[in-house]
Amino acid sequence: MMVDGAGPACILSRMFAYNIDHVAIAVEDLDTAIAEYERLYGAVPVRREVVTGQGVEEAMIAVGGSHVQLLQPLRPDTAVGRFLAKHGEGMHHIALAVADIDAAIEHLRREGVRLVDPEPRTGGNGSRIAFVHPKAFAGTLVELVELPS
Ligand code: KFV
Ligand code: CO
Repeated sequence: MMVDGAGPACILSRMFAYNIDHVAIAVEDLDTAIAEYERLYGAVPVRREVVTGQGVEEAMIAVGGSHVQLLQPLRPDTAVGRFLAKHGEGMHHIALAVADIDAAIEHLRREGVRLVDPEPRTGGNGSRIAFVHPKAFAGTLVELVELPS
């Protein structure tokens, strides 16, 4: 289905993304990455948080209505730790904001999409998140985010 622009049809649908919430970049050292991002782009984090359940410390840098999320693993035996060991620093995932994550997951399940998280988990800032496996589309890890109201 085609939807013109990011108009009301997009926003009102319970299962479709209405914004890119963040683009995540895996880094070895968060302090170094934050300083380098500020030096290059003059942008500083609006929030920094340890998300224990995901094994990361994240820094959110606001860019327009979206964010760049810098991610440092808490340990090597985590999703981001394994990614760094295999690929080195770089783009890790894209996060799509959805109004109703349960509806979005149900939609993807019905479409037979390979999900990492069949149920939402807790992300940064009290958000509800769920990951779609990178093998589902073009080798790109996708995170669905339902922001707290
Ligand atoms: N992007 C693209 N491909 C990836 C990938 C990534 N980020 N991570 C892994 N892969 C590929 C990898 O290269 C391999 O492909 C396959 O997926 C299995 O990876 O062609 P290949 O070589 O078979 P494994 O086995 O090396 O990695 P593993 O970590 O065991 O599993 C991958 C996956 C996607 C299931 C795992 O990374 C995962 O559960 N990710 C979801 C959780 C996560 O990434 N959490 C960190 C972010 S937390 C966050 O963003 C928060 C808290 N927040 O609020 O926004
Ligand atoms: Co994320």
